[in-house]
Amino acid sequence: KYTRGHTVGLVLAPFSGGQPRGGVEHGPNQLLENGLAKQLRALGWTVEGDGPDAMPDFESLRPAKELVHGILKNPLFVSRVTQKIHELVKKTCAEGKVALTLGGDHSIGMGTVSGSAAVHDNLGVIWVDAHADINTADTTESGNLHGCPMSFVMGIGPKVEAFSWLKPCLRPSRIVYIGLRDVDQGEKRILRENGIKAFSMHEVDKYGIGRVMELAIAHLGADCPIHLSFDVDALDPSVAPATGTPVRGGLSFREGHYICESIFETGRLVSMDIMEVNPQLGADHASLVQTIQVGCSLVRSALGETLL
Ligand code: NNH
Ligand code: MN
Ligand code: MN
Ligand code: MN
Repeated sequence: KYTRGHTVGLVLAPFSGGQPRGGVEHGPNQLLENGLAKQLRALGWTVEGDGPDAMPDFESLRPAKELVHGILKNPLFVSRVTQKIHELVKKTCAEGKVALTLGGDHSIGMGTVSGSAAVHDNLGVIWVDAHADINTADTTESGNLHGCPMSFVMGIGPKVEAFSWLKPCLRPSRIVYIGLRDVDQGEKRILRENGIKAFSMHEVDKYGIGRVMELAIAHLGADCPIHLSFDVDALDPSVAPATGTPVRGGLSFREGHYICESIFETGRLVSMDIMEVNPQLGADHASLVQTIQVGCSLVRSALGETLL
């Protein structure tokens, strides 16, 4: 069911309200303009959701008056948009399709992980990122909700009224991180206290990406459905420069693709996000083209392009 010849349901998430930099809302459009849907069809997938009027306008969901919860920015706006994404991903997964969400900032992960987990029992999440995105309303130093999706889907930290729809749906043992290198102090404590499996760049260097993927997949278990959430800032800024919070010392082009290939090989990829492509950032036009192309290329690898 989750191999070539079957269906990918696109979920377009042109949203930037989880962080302060404009431009990331153009990610989905740019990935499609670069031919992503066509490329996936060429691999043998049926692709749905890229029609002429497919791009949603989340501005209509912006509340007239925001709720206040400490330093959290736009909690109600983020809640409404991610709830919408949750419904779309859930519906796509329930129809037996691979749900492919194009972001947009990573707060959208609240909707994609919870939407996929609502359909797929025992879902394992592979979160590829320079950052752990596991801050709570208490630990966040920035107030940006794109730094918080994991704690919100796990249901740890103080309840935030705006997110009453979001029920805890991911246990700590169902998570594997890859690529971490900029983790806040409070997040390190959460990772430690919950015993969450994390392969930082240190482990990628130490074991090599081949061994890391063996361990990552073994940790989740031999027969669970897998959600891959890929933040392009996991890649080195020389590979993916057009993103909001680049951190040097990241994954190489091949390491990023190897992660996607290994997950495809399991035959158990049920949903995937490609996040934080920001076509308005990066030094010049070439860095934007490079980042969009690498985004498309990661998705193709996760959907079988590089398998002979
Ligand atoms: N940890 C920081 C925060 O919570 C940075 C998060 N930024 C990201 N995450 N780009 O992927 O604000
Ligand atoms: Mn992220
Ligand atoms: Mn990140
Ligand atoms: Mn920091």
